[in-house]
Amino acid sequence: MSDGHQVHTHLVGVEDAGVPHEVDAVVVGAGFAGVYALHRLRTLGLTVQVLEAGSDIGGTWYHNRYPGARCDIESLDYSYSFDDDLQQEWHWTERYAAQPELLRYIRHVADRYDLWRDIRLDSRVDAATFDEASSRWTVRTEHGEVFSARFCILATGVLSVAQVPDIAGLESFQGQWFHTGDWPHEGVDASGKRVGVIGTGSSATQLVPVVAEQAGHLTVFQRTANFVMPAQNHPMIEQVEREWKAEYPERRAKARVSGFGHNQLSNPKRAMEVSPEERRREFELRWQLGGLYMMRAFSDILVDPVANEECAEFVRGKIREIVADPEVAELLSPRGFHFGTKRLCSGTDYYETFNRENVTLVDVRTAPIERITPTGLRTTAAEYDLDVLIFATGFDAMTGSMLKIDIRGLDGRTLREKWAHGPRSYLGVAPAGFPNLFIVAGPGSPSVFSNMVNSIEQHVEWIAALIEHAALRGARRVEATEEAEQAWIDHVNEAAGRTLYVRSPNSWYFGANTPGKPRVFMPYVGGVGTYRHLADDVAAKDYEGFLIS
Ligand code: N01
Repeated sequence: MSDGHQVHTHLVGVEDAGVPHEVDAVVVGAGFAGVYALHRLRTLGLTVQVLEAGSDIGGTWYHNRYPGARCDIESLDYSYSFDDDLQQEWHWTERYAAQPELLRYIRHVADRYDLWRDIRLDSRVDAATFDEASSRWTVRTEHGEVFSARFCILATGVLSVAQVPDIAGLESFQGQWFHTGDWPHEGVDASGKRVGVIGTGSSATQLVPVVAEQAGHLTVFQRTANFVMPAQNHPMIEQVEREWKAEYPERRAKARVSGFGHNQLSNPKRAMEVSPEERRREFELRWQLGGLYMMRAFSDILVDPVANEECAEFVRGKIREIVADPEVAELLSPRGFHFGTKRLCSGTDYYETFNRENVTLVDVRTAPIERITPTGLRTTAAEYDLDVLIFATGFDAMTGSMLKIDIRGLDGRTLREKWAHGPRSYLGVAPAGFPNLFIVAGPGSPSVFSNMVNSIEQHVEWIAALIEHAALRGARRVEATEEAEQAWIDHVNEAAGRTLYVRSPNSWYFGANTPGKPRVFMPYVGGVGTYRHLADDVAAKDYEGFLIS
């Protein structure tokens, strides 16, 4: 962080610990969601305090600074659209921005709109309690600072609680160990070392090729092979940037009503209605386009198991072409779940990396990890000596960051109690029984099934409009009804039930990676455009499903 920013943030704050600092709204989290919420609510004339646990803004893009970390939605799409000047003046250097550039961008936004003065860093919120008499939230940080706010906005992120699996012996390990989601700021020197990576999800598939270039030897411990698309990243092409910027109004409008909130081409045809040659051509085109384009090769990839298997087999064929050793290629070939129902990964030279002499793939499904030893790691089949161990083992997804906070609504009921069997809220925004509390891009909304920045803007703007509506009516309290919440949950489940997601429940979308977590499909898969339409309809009907008093 620059000194300038430090000065700003330290000027902000509370005078005395224990004396509530009064604002109209507290926003928890200063990632893309929290930063925009601050800007938007300020334009309504509200006083806002953002509380951020980290030592800088950026959220995901602050903590996930592992080598190779980058976005897998095109930068020109994965950026704010609320101000045309901002989107015209910012120059992205690559098709897919890397983590440092995304962090520079979000800090530029904070500078440009003078946001730092209302952001308090190193301030983890550990409790928020609703007071019925005053209809206000009391929000506390771990340092004992107290804020009183009419509204509390949770912009805590859906993949922000890093999860290190409970493997025996970790405390005895004499080397260094790290989690990709909590990467040290000074970096990790892997040069010449024996490095182990546990996990083969999105983080690992970005990190493995980069670390392989540095390490003496890299061992990748794989439990489930994933589908990894080539990112096809490249430096920004001037003409593409120029044309895209000229078309921004139409492109942003299109993204807002699209299925996933971005401009990736969708093929409206069904996979099995075309000839095998046309199918192959389309899959090949998508492979060349790279990243997540394959998800939209045909309209029924995530619905029809036959179409899905055609796609899966195309990708397995690519793996066999790339990976020299047929046994390694087979081990890298995903099986046992439908293509795309575990988050599709996007990487550069991932499969090629397994042709390197200094890289070994170890199957820890057939021979599970037994324990971590002082010198490395032991599976039921062999022992591996390691200097550095990297956990690319994911997050307590979607609910973890909110449930870490002791949130108490009406009658002292906690969010943890309410969500004991899975997250519940109206439109994914407002949990019934928790007045004046709003969630940005969380469970029950398109969230992780969308271009996050697009969803964040939609949510923040919608919540701000609701707050403005309540203020104009002189209301002090806005709460979702139990009936509206239940109807929304039914709709979320019904939308998921139409897809193959529900047939492959072994993913973090279901909380399957977190021990003890209820197995509930959490995101809304009905589409970004559909969601926007439904939310706008609720607003047009005077916020049907909310009690505003
Ligand atoms: O985490 P993950 P991630 N023993 O949960 C394995 C986003 N993201 O950090 O599948 C052995 O996907 C686990 O195995 P299994 C994106 O939405 C985006 O990679 O449970 N292995 C799996 O292989 C993504 O989905 C980008 O059998 C263990 C891996 O660890 C989400 O973040 C980049 C294990 C965890 O994969 C999370 O991705 C990065 C154990 N005990 C992340 N425990 C972009 O490109 C876990 N595993 C934008």
